Order: sequence, then structure tokens, then C-alpha cells
Amino acid sequence: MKSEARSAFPKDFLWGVAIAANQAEGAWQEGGKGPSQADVMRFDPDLDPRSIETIGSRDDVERALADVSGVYPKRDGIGFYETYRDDLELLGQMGITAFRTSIAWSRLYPRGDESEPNPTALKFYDDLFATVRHHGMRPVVTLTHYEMPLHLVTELGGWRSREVMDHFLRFAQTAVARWSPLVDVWMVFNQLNTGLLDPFLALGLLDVPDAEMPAVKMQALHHQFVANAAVVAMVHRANPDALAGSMVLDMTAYAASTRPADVLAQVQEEQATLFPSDVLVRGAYPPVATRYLREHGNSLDIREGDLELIAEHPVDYLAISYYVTRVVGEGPTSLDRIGWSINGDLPNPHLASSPWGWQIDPLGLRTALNKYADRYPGVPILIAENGLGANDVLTSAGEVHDSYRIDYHREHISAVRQAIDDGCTVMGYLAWSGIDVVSASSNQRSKRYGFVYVDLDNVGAGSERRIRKDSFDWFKKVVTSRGRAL
Ligand code: BGP
Repeated sequence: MKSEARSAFPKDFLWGVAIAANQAEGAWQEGGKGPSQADVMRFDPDLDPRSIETIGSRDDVERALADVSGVYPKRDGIGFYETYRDDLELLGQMGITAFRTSIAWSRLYPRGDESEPNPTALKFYDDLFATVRHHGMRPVVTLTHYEMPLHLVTELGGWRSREVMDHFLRFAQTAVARWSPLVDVWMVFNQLNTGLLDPFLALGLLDVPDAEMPAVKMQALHHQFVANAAVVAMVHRANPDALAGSMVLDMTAYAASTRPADVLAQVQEEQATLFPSDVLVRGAYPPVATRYLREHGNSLDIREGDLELIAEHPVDYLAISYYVTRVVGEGPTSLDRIGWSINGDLPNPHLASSPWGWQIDPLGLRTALNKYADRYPGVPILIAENGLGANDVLTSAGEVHDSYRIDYHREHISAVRQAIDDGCTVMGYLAWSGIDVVSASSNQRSKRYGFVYVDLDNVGAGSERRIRKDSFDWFKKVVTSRGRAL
């Protein structure tokens, strides 16, 4: 899809990049930080990076924490905890107006159950957000991005526990009270709907017998919905003009064929994967969730006031990450499955793939945006992540020629432009990841997404030098022309 941008994007459109604390900061044990789920994820060069490992038991966690062989490398990131001032200065040179990152919950509350936050972490984020502002960017802050204090996972059972929700709300209150003067776009959860597929990473669930998983997963999600509503209220109390939202992974699915059974399966899969955003935006459980609960014994513990809170505090905007589209046929929906393959079960013969098998579908983004516009009329959609993971090559001249990344973003931004022309309300476009970070699913550094190359390899060796890729200057032109020069 080649296309010329005709007119500028809206004036207040957010142009930016996104990273996450657990994939960039490193320093996983410095400044008083405690371990989180990210620190027990596996890295194995022989593991197929397309299969995302799901950690299931406390034993898995203990083995990973004790490991010194490098198979469980702990999240050493790109050293952003030390380099953030220089990195933000460099990223700011692209003229971007927004920078998304997350707060490491396990930095502020290393075990999660302390009554007072860690002062070193408070100072770190004070300076981080002030630096973002200093370089002309608006901080978009995710409260938790695949990262919670591991103690809450192993000792309290993660989000299945109401007590964990209370610990989260104390953490959120600390963050919102302290940084509201600097932050006016808050994102409570990253990819909230992936709790359906990855109970450990997204919900901190361990040792749940298969038969109990459906009910436990729903309970944990219920606590996240209540927490989301409570934080939306908190943000508005702190600053009535601030925006509070949460993010979901876009899981747009195509039917595998025109067989009516496949078409029904596609509709049901979208009901399943969109049910969390339905709750966030509409403030109520949709019929698919009620049906699912009925089929699994109606065991949800809903306390007095929960549903009212969810109804009273819907999100101001919905954030999505967009990477791929999926193809689904007759079979169980994501509500009934655990584990994910990023494209769904079936390949789409009409699409090319990244080296990691992620199928590239710019037009699918236009489809997705139109779907949200119809489903949630008037609710602004923030594209909080979109990008291409690739094996970039640093030439002997110290350059990175990533024309494939330029093509990828050009085509996706064109699709956004067309969706806006279709009538969709799009709040901004944040490229994942601006600067190379560690990949969430594979723990690899060779799966690079940035406009800035970081000279570190898969095992963390390298000079840590930052090098602008060709895409850096290209994105700068896009941003400064407000999307006219694509
Ligand atoms: C999203 C996550 C990010 C990010 C991105 C790319 O699911 O929110 O954290 O990493 O996907 O995924 P990966 O790093 O696995 O290629």
C-alpha cells in the first residue's frame, strides 16, 4: 500500500514513542528495586521465539530466580535507569510530542505490601518525568506494564487476590498524587486483555489447576476492572483535565473462510477478546462475559459497590497496541484457551511476515480503528504501540539502514490517516519502541524496534552506544510535518 499523505494530522495529535520500565531500565536490583515477573522470564537462543513461554508454578519462579546460567537473565534492559537523560535528549530531537513509559511497581514498592514507597524510586521518576517535559514531550505513563512485585505473585496469588488490588491502589495513589503535576495522560494497565492468554505475565497467577483457571482468570480480571475504575476516579480527583485510560492488545481476527461456522467463530473470538475493553469503555460486563460465567459456575466474587464503581468511571480514552491481525476458524475462543500464538492459529496467505512470524497488515489497522469507532462511538483511540521487530545490521561505517521499518511505519501511519478520514477519533500514534529495548516475549535484544540502535547483543555484550537509524530522520520529518511528509 503506497500512499501520499494529503493533509496534516490534527494539531493536538500525539506523535511519540513508547517503551516500558521492565524492558528498558535494567538495574533490576538497584535503588532498592524488588524482582517482578519480567525478571523470571526465559531467554534461550534455541527456543522458538514465536512460542511465548508461560510460567505456571512457584517452582518455575524459584528456579528462574536462582538461575545464574543466563537462561533466566533477569531484565537488564538497555541501562535506561542510568542513561535516561541522554536517551530522552536524543529522542526529543525527533520533535515528538509524547513519550510513553511505565513506572516499575517493584521499584516503588519492592515487595508490594510496604506501607511507604521507596524514596530512591520516587526521586528517580521525579527526574525522569521532569526530563521528558524538559525535552518538549508529554509523558504518557503506564502504571503497570507486565511487571508487579514478585512477592505479591508468590505469596498472595497475584490479581486473584483482593488484597493485591488494594496494594496496587496504594501504589497508584502514590504515583498519581506525586506526578499529577507532570503527568496528565495516565494508562492504568498495559494490554489488559492478555490476561486471558497469559495468566502469569499479565495477572501474576501461579499454580492454578486447569479446571479452575477460567474462574480464577475472570476473578483476577474483575479486580483489574475495579482497580481501573478506582484509578480513573483518582486521576480525575487529582486533575479534572487529565486523561485516564487503559490499553488492550488489538486482536482483530478474520474468519478463516466464508463457512458460516468460521464466521460465527470470528464473531465469538472478537466478543471474547474485546470483552475487557467493553467493560473499560461501557462500564458494564457484556453478554459474552455473563454467558461465560454462567457456564463456569457463576463463581465471581463481586463485592458491594464494584459494579457501580466500574459503571461510574469508564475510561476517557482507549489505548491499543497494534502489531498483527489473526485468522480464526471454528474452535474454542480466547476465553477458553491459555497461551497465545501471536497471529492466532492460522496463517493469512495474503500477508508478509516479519522474521519472527508476525504478519504485517497496515490495512488491518484501518479496519481495527473503524471497528472501535463503531463499537465505542466518540471514544478517542490512542495507538500506544505499533512497530516492526527486525534483525537490524550495524554496518562497518556505524550506520543502520532500516528502510523496511520506514516502510512499515509509513504504511501504518497512512492507514491511520485514512481511518481519521473515515471518521475515527484517533488521539495519537506512539511507535514501539523509539529506542531498542529487550523484547517482551523472547527476552532477545536482537529483535529491534527502535529508531535508535543500542549496541548490545542478546547476551548483553556491547558498547551500549546509541546510533540513529535511517528511520530516525524519517520519523522526525513525519512528526515535524504533522504527518504530511510520509
Ligand atoms: C507488546 C508489549 C510490549 C512489546 C511489544 C512487542 O505486546 O506491550 O511490551 O514488547 O508487544 O513485543 P515483543 O517485544 O515480544 O516483540
